Amino acid sequence: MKIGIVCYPTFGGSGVVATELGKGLAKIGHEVHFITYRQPTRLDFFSENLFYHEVDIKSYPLFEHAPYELALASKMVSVVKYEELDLLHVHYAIPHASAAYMAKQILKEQGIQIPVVTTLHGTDITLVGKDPSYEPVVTFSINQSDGVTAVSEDLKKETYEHFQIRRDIQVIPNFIDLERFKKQKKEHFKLAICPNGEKLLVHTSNFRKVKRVEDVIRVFYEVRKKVPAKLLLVGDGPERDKMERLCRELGTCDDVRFLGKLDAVEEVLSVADLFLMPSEKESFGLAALEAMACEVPILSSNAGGIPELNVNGVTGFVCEVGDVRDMKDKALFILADENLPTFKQNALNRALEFDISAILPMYVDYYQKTIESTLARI
Ligand code: GMT
Repeated sequence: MKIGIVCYPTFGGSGVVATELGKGLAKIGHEVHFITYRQPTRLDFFSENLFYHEVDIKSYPLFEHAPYELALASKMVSVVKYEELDLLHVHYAIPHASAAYMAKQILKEQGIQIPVVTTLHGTDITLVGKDPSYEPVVTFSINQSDGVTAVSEDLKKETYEHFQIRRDIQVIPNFIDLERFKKQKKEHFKLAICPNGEKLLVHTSNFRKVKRVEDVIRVFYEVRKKVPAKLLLVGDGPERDKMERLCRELGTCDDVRFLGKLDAVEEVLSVADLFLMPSEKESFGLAALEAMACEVPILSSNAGGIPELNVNGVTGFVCEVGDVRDMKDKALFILADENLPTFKQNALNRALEFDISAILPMYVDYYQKTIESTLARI
């Protein structure tokens, strides 16, 4: 198949999933064309089956905001037409699904039928999409897609709850490349951070409010009172300054390190004992899956789709959003020397179920069905 993939090219989970999916499809012989405003962060190797088309966003003094959606739709039209694509797969509804709708209508006038699959990732539904300033367009463009997938059962449920959706939504969970995400031998790194055998807690995120990084620091503060421990925070975003101030107030600066954005997050995860994800909203929790693949148990909230991944009491624990006391108790239980090895093994076993080799065929199958049903409707 010839597939066009539209996504955000940044560090965010939806862009990572889209890029890894494209790379995986290219590996098994499909031709994949990425259409984005910048080279996707993880599109880091050359393959004869991978192509990248940059959206040119022309500005003009009259525009306070350049109309990205129009430039994207125009680029989709030309790539579908000249590369003779079989299907467009857009990740994150806003504004990709509505741009795809516009491209589809333009192409239809030229006698070209292009099936569109939209994958819902989370905040496009649970946060931004629900807002009245976007809701009518999101509802319309989901209903106009030829296929719709969501990354968890919970996200599917939320979509039906908050939008008037007439389409079937297929759940295809996120996945991981276990060849990349696996525990690496990094003992020297662990020794440098935890010279006295301290337990190492890790959090990675975009430091937005929904991630509740404050809970990460407060749980760590409580845990450290009971067991010697260190905390590594990977990523950057709007809440970081506030979090650095909180560490100073709590007097934890010597034991907490802010690492900023990192490409090789698996190196940090390889030496971690516990991963913290106390998010207020989380449709899936890809960062937790990455940690599990590196044999790290998860202490998470019960938000969104996280409980579908983190099996309570097995791969870690799932607590009420904001319940720092319970999180602290559960963290100490996991970190106990007699429990930690079992949690680590269980986390890895669970991650194996989400290997790209198990999930990729679900997308291929879904593409084929969508193409067939779209052609049958003409
Ligand atoms: O977490 C973010 O804010 C980034 C966001 C994105 O779209 O890039 O992540 C969402 O999509 C990921 C991939 O499907 C999911 O693993 C995350 O759980 C989801 N984030 C939220 O729902 C908050």
